[in-house]
Amino acid sequence: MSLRGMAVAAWLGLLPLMFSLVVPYELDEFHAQNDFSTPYSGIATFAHLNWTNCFDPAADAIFLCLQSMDHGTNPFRSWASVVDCGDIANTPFDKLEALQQLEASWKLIGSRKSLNSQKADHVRFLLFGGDHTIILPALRALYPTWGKVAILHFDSYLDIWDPKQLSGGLTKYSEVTHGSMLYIAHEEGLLVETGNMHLGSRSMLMEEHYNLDNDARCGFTAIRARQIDQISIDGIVKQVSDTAGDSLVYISIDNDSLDPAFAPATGTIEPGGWTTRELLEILNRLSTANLPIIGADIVEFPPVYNNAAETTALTITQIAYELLQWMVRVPVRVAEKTEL
Ligand SMILES: [Mn+2]
Repeated sequence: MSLRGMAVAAWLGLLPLMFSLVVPYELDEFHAQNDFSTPYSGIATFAHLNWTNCFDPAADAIFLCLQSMDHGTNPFRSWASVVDCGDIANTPFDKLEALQQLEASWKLIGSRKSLNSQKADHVRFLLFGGDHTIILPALRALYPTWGKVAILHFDSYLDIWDPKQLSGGLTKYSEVTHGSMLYIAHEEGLLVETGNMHLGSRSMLMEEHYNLDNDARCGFTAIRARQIDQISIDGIVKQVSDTAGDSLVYISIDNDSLDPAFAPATGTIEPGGWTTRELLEILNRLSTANLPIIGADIVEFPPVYNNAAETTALTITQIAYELLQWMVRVPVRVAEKTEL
């Protein structure tokens, strides 16, 4: 799918899409093992429109102009195979069941072996949402392969609220939200003990000491949005690199981390965020610092909020391209991680 096509797809409501840097992945086999007949499922998309296999050799022309001026490379013409896996089947009626469906699907795709075994021995995902809660099944699916990871969490909010504070802890069902999923991930032992970071934070706190103490207990530190003017992109990259250390990193980009001038189509707007250019350069510089990226998501984009100029969808496609450049630039092998 071309970047422009992807933006159009977003406008049409075709997100969440999912890319993976992979593997001889067989779509027919995946479809055979999953029920794509339910609403919000399958490549047929929300509107059940026809889709185009952009990875068919006959569609090669769409990639000809994806050589990056800034990177000097085309991630679609490098060592990796980039595959659009379409939408993942999940029910709109029960969120806990939907999370299990997502986890099972990503485990299935994650079980595939890489086409290029010299560079990679497992697939890596780039996920699109959708509700930020999808990071929880993603981390659960990644853990058996990669173990604990450091989260680099671009978001105006902390998303690590104690469910008892955020939702009252009324039921197990109510505890799982797009504001508590990182708390749950920590409690399940999916995150490194130190090395996780919030980036671009600027939200209000419910209770200063409890929120921030809980955040620290879960192994997070933060670079707030306003700090970019004090420490610059150089300072951000150094602080993130020093904090993540040797950990494998998972990048989670909530659309609301950007200033709403650049990504207005999101559910919980907070003015005062970074620009698109600043975020792209931070990602680029983290990749040149060779941080081992094992997965990523871009979330909280409801296509129905997109404007006529497709501002947010275009921003997201550019971020996705930057993340693909990072994944191609920094190959990661489980075998080498195990040897460390
Ligand atoms: Mn979020």
